[in-house]
Amino acid sequence: MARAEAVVDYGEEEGILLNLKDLAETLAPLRARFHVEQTRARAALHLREGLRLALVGRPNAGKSTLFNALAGEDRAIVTELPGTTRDSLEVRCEWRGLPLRLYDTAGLRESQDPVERLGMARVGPLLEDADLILHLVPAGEAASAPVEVALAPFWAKVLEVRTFADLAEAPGVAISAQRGDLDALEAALKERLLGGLAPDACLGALATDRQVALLDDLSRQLDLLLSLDAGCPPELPASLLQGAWGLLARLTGEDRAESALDALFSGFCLGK
Ligand SMILES: Nc1nc2c(ncn2[C@@H]2O[C@H](COP(=O)(O)OP(=O)(O)O)[C@@H](O)[C@H]2O)c(=O)[nH]1
Ligand SMILES: [Mg+2]
Repeated sequence: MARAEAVVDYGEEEGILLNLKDLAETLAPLRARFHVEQTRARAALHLREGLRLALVGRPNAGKSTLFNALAGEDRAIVTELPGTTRDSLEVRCEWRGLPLRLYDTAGLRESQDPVERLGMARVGPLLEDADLILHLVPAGEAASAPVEVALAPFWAKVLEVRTFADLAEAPGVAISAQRGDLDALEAALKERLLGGLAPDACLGALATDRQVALLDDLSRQLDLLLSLDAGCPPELPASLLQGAWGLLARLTGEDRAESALDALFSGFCLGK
C-alpha cells in the first residue's frame, strides 16, 4: 500500500514504480487464504443452521424412502402407488455428522387431481429456500420433463442422484435408499456443502452474515488487484489496496489503518 501511494504522489519525480507482478506475487497467497476462509465460513453457516435439503423427482422416484432413511425413522408414507406424497414434509435430523433440514415433496407430473396439484404448488417455495436440491432419478431412466422444467431456474444448486442403484447400473451419485447404500450421497453432500472439509475443520470460522459479506467483498477486491493490467493508471492499484485494507480492518474489528500506514511510509523516507 505504501509503495502504491508513493507511486501516485512522487512516482514521477522520484522514479518509483509499482511492479504489478511483485504485487500479484504478494497478494496471491492472501487470496488463497481468503478462499479457504470463505469455504470454512460457508460450511460453518450450513452446519450451524442445518443444511436445507429438498428431495424432488417424479412420483415413485424414491423420495420418501430416502427421506425416511436419512431421518432414521418412518415419517413419510412409502407405497408403490404414484402420487402418495401430496403435502410437503419437513424433518430435522443429523445424518452422518451433518445437521439436516429435510423436505420431502409431492412428485412432479401432469395431474388433474386437485389435491395432488395443490401439493405440487408447494414445491416451488421450498426450492427457493433450499441450500441444495436433490433431483432423484431412478437408475436407467431419463429425467422427466415436468421435473426438469421445475428445476431449471435452480440448476446451480441441483444435484442429480440416481436411485434404485440396486436394480440397475448408474453413473454419478448412485444410491439405494432401500438397502441403505448411501455412501455416494454422503460424499457428494460433504463436497457440495462443506467444500470437502471435515465438519471439525469449520470450528472457529467466521460466523456472522456481516463477516461473510466482508470476506466476500475483500476477496473480490483482491481478484480485481490480481487482474490489473500493466498499463493501468497508478491510482487504480492504490485505491483498490486502500479499499481492501479498509475491509480488512472492518473484518478484524481493528482500526489500525492510520498507524500502520505511518509505519510503512516511514520506511520510504518520502516527503518527510
Ligand atoms: N428396489 C428399490 N426400490 C425402492 C428404492 N427406493 C424406493 N423403492 C420403492 O419404490 C417405491 C416408491 O418409493 P417412494 O419412496 O414412495 O417414492 P416417491 O414417490 O418418490 O416418494 C416404493 O415401493 C419403494 O419401496 C430402492 O432404492 N430400491
Ligand atoms: Mg413420496
